[in-house]
Amino acid sequence: MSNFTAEDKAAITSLWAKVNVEDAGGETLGRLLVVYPWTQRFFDSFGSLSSPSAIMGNPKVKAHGVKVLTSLGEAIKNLDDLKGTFGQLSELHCDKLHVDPENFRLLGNVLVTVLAVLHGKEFTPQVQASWQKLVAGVASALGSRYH
Ligand code: HEG
Repeated sequence: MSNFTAEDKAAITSLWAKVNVEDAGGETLGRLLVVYPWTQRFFDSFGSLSSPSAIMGNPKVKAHGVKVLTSLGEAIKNLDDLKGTFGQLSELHCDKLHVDPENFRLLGNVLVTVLAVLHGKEFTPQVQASWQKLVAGVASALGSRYH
């Protein structure tokens, strides 16, 4: 599990304070579904995902993206215990949702891309490196109770 330095924590929390969870959440889940279309299979109750514009305009996609990023925000308050923070969610994604944990890595990479696009200049190499560490740690924690 990653160890976050004081610089990582500062870089993660200072960018997070500026993130609009509505915008970034919808963009991230939407792009995941567009770029990796096999991830759509988990969301068959979400209505039309038949084209990129249908996906990006789908209110259920946006709402779920917000849910995911809100949960990530909780993790940012508990950087030293991502495994504990995501233990129950890991079990849920494994036992009930049957989400292949590789998808957590894909989502993390899409999130980093979206933040780079939305935050431009503030997304310095230091910020990027710390966020890469965060999304890797989150993916690992969400996968930690798979069996
Ligand atoms: Mg998951 C539900 C968090 C990635 C598929 N996800 C949820 C919920 C949370 C969450 C908080 C609601 C749990 C509840 O109802 O108690 N998800 C979460 C995080 C991340 C993630 C923090 C990664 C950072 N999820 C993820 C990925 C997929 C996925 C990559 C599939 C590609 N999640 C998924 C599905 C549900 C949740 C299918 C149930 C959705 C529903 O039925 O409303």
